[in-house]
Amino acid sequence: MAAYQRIVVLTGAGLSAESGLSTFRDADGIWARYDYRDVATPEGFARNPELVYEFYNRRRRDGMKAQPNAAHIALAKLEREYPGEVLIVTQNVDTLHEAAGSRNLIHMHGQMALSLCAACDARSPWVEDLSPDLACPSCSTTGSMRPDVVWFGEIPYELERISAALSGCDLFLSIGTSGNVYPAAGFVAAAREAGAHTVELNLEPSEGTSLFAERIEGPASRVVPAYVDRLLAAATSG
Ligand code: BV8
Repeated sequence: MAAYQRIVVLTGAGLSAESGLSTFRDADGIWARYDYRDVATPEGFARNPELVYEFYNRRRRDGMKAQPNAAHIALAKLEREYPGEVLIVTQNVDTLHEAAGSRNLIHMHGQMALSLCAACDARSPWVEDLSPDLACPSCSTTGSMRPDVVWFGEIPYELERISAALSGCDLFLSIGTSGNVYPAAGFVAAAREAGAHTVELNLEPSEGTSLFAERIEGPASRVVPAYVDRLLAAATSG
């Protein structure tokens, strides 16, 4: 295994599945229970804010109770011990990467642990339930806050920084994502373009599996620690 200089890791809901958090597109997933148009679009929020508050309040409560699993912990160890740069770009809106110790991290679809105020644009740490009668901590406007997450039709965060990282990386790992949602699903093509080695670590082949140079199938809590150990061994064996 080569020693890589700059590693970009894309993570999705499958990484948090073994921490007890539902994925979206598995048979028992979130989209089997909710229509994404009602709970993950600005139009849905405008139509029925109470439903959207409850959707995220339930997931935020579950997220607060969840613990990082061996895969989150292995990725934090990789960032700490690997001699090269390690950047995690997560589609997940939970805080399990932070809880495992990851620091070089981009939440491209935002975070449930932050509220966003439509009146003053302030983002505030938010761990309780959100509701229409709560006031923004910055401007005191009531009823103006939403979860700071990126909905369908909204532009994901930090795309410039992500694009720069992809064009400079020599290893791209995609973990626990079905490759259905863009622009994230297009990152593997950008990494290949940059000449990076591309590896998919997933429970089953994703939509974009044919785009990856290497595929490792299995639950993240098993395959991610094993892969991280191989990377660290190769880097220290010189
Ligand atoms: C944008 C909110 C413009 C936060 C989410 C037609 C064609 C192509 C694209 C489009 C189109 N029409 C519209 C679009 C664009 C659209 C899109 O891609 N739609 C798709 C569905 C067709 N995208 C957007 O609207 C994005 N914005 O495009 O803006 C733009 C863009 C760039 C520049 C300028 C303008 C916004 C997308 C963000 C939407 N927000 N959620 C939240 O509530 O969480 S999407 C939602 O899906 C989550 O964010 C989630 O992270 C994301 C991806 O899902 P996954 O993480 O992959 O989860 P999934 O369940 O699908 O898969 C889990 C995988 O894990 C599976 O493969 C499973 O096998 C595996 N797994 C399960 N258990 C394990 C496991 N693996 C390992 N171990 C296990 N134990």
